[in-house]
Amino acid sequence: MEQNQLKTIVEHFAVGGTISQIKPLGEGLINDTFKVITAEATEPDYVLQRVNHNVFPDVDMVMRNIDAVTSHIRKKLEAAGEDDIERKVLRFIPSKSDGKLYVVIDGQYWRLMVFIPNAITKQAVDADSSRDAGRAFGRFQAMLADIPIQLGETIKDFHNMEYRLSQLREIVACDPVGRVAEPQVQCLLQEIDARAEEMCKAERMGREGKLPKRVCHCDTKVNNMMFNDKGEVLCVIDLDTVMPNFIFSDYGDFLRTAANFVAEDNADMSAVGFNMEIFKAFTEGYLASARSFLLPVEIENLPYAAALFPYMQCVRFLWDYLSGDKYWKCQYPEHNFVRANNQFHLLKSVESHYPEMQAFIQQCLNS
Ligand code: GN1
Ligand code: MG
Repeated sequence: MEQNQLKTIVEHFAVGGTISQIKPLGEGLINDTFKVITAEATEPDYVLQRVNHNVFPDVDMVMRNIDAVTSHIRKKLEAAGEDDIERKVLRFIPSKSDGKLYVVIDGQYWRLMVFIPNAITKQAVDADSSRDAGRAFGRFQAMLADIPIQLGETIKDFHNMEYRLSQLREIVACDPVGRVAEPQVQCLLQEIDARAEEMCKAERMGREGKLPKRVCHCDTKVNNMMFNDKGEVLCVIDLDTVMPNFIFSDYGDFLRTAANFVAEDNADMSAVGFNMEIFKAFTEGYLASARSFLLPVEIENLPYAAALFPYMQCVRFLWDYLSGDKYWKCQYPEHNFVRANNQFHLLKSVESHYPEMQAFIQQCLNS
């Protein structure tokens, strides 16, 4: 898009200063992001984002959730007497016309937030940054434990395992691209079936009233945190998927991405595996900030959460492979199958570490 068009969009928001430049920022696959640089040293720079409303059908709900979450965190930080609050929680700018935190222009949804200066994001983690990540995501959940309003579900049934399995079964039944009969697909389907009942236990416990939903981030990747120049976590970003969920979402999805020895689409299955060093560091950090509000049933099931997310992602990638690759971008025809198989190998590695994981969690609780 042209500078002038982008400038016009920024002018819909209540900002001061003169815009000197607007340039692309980051490499997100879902939203389009730009940095808006202002000429005056006294004015902050901004981040302009076009929200993908195919993925997020109710942008108004997304922004109401984000408003509630950032306001609540800001209040908590103020009450705790924290310094540097502007770098510890995002600030969205209201539109001039109706005060909402987004504007709609030609059917596109845009939002503007203050750019956090002198902060960086990371793509990979070592044990130290995993411990920090655990603390940061645990603290995020802890600060939001008493949020007074009910948040909306911005993607319906996003991490609902029963729903993800029903989606897979539906596509297997109609087999739109003729991939179901492939022997490697049949193999994976059997492995998925064998674990289906166990993997849906969170939904069952939820229905029985034994497992609460809490405000979760639901996209807890390491690149969704900002770090200061000392490598300390400043804040959690990318809040579009913040919604009520079982806490397993944030714990399990971080480990799924950070504790795999290789990327989720690495085709060398012998290299896939669960890194216990990352598991231990993340778990230690997470329990340090979250154990005060977690129920015993939530803590007991953390190893299940570590297995659930590779399993769920295996189901989702296989579903997309059998659907004809409509959801995730693919670089080659087998790409989604490779991803699904990779996640299955990760799952098997997690399963082989169950007793060790349980023992470690017990050790954290005793110390
Ligand atoms: C999608 O776009 P990205 O990488 O943040 C997906 C996640 C999956 C992930 C797998 C809204 O996330 O749930 O875990 O791909 N997000 C959505 O790579 O579907
Ligand atoms: Mg992101």
